[in-house]
Amino acid sequence: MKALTADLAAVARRMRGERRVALAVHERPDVDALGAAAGMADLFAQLGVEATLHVVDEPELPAADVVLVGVPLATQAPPADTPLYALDSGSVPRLALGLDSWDGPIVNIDHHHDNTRFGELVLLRPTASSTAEVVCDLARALDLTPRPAAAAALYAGISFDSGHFRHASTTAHTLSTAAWLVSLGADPTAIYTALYERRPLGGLRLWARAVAGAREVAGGRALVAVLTLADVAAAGAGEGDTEGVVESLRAVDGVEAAALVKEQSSGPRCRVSLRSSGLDVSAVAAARGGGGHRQAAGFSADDSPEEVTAWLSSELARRLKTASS
Ligand SMILES: [Mn+2]
Repeated sequence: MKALTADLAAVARRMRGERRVALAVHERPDVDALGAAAGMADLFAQLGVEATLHVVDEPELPAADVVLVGVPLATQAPPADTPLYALDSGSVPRLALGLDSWDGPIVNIDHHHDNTRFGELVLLRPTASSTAEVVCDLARALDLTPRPAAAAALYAGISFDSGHFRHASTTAHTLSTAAWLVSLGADPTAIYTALYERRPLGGLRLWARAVAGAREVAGGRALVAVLTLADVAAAGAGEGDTEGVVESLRAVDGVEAAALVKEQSSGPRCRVSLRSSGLDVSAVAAARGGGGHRQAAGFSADDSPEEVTAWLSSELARRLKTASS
């Protein structure tokens, strides 16, 4: 399929002409993906277009009580002839749908710099904090205002992907967009609590284990932590209770990159989260078939946690050495 670089007006025009669409997000959707989808669902509803968010094989949808209020949801793939609006997904295989051979019309709306530019219309804004921020720009291009539930979902998406307005991706436009959403009914305190203050005690104990065991790489310029299934069990935590671990490691004085290796009970044996304050960790992830942003990326591997940790340690040391020379 030939990808055309679309501007907001082209996507807005296409949206106005739709009758029925499917919305899709990346696998293991995060708050930005779901918030962006909720925003799109609301815009389509206001345009009189039937829009359903399709999510297949995803038992956990984070902060659903904030980001999916009133969003029509389906757990099977959409009919092949339905236009598909892909949100926050860097590639077709990353979609939480079995669409590897999808040949229908796709509108690709995203902010990942490594987006493969799939689909017929591509609205890619690598400088945007979040896909939710791009959806807000679309709303303005359509001369629409998100209704309160959608405003909350979009605000949550922006907050989540910008690290609550602290990552380098946070611009004046990000903040003015967030202010606009607050004026439309998003409640900053309630959303902050829902997103960041629901950590179970087991999660805090797991965080402590990861931090306690973190290994220094390249003289402390990188930190690599491992959480095995045994750690998860010992902490009385769930496998997904690792929020904030890699960010805490990255925030240590003098640390330029941090990695968390998580052993999993199903799927690929390990998942790795990478964060940096400058080093392009999406290149590290890409070397193992993953992807993401320069300062926040990830990949999966079937190797043991020890093997993945050893590879990461040497890879980060090598790249940090190159970066500083
Ligand atoms: Mn995103």
